[in-house]
Amino acid sequence: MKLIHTADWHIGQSFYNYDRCDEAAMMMRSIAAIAADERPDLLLISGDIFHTAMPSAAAQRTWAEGVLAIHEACPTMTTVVISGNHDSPSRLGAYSRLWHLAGVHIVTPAMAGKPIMVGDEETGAVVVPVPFVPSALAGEMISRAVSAAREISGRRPIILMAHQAVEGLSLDGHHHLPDVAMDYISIDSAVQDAVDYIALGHIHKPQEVLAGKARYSGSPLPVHFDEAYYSHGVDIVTIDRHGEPATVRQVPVPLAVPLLTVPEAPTSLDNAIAAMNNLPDTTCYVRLHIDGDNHPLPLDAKQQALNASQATIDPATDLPRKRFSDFKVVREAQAAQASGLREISVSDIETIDITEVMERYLSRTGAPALTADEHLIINNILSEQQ
Ligand SMILES: [Mn+2]
Repeated sequence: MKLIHTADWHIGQSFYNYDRCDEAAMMMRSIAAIAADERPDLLLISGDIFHTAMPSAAAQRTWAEGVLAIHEACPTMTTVVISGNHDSPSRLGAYSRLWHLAGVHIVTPAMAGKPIMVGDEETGAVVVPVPFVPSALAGEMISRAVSAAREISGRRPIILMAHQAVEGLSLDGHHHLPDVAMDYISIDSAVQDAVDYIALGHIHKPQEVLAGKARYSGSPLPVHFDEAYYSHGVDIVTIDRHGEPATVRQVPVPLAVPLLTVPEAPTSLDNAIAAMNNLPDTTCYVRLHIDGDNHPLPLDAKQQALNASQATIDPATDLPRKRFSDFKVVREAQAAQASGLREISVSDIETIDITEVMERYLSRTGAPALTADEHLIINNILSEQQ
């Protein structure tokens, strides 16, 4: 049994107002070529198909044409898709019966839990697709789905799909909301013993968890500058038979438009713009690396950077080749101060003090911290409100 494991395609991402549908289409063409080469039995896409719950018509067309091309590259392959936290399950599942005709199973919470049998008892497998649900419900849903699969699996290997943060993973290289803790789930030992492989989505940096029983394939395209420094691709997984360990190798997916942070060391705005100008004349997204302690950004910094970017317009596309996107402002002095802030969860945001919310926002955006006078003014306003 051979499968391609991938996740977190985030089709339809608008990246600093640049549409990334062409990049998504190229990524899917690469996966079609990999499928034609590898001739796998299965393609598993473990959630976050779209970047937003309301993908544009262009994003939906990119997805439909890409998946169809992948199917045509290896028509005998079965594709299983689960919805992720970025997807609208009802929107993703709207045409699921039509997709079934092309060998594509789209599984959303409304139809979760049903195992999918692929192939025969000797060479096939049972796929257990568990789409994203809030972490409090996920453990129970996984346990029930896996025991349903065990009743019918016979000698077939059992492959679980989930879109969750599993305990023991590393968040290094995954861009997520700063200061907000992930909602982790634990996968109980009965499930770990019953399944042969867990194809995870949600975390964008490829890694194995649960001593290699489970893996995040990672996203085939980086969706943030902080995700650009490691290799992105898909996993080719081989499972000889039930009870034997899976072997995994990563096949890289080429990146059409790189995400660059320049220069390597933080500096002034002028130096950073010069570094952008000195990049080779190919299309790229650029984040300027600024030393905020010694070179605070002037008020028109964004306009200066955009002007330099606009000077690189490619007449063929009418878009800049060097696409200024953002600043990465390093403020070590301030970071030392902010490191005292505890980690909070989403629900904590409703209960914490409003000045703490402001402090977190300021430290996140690289703005100067509140002065004692400003604290006083805010406290006066708040006490007048109460
Ligand atoms: Mn994702």
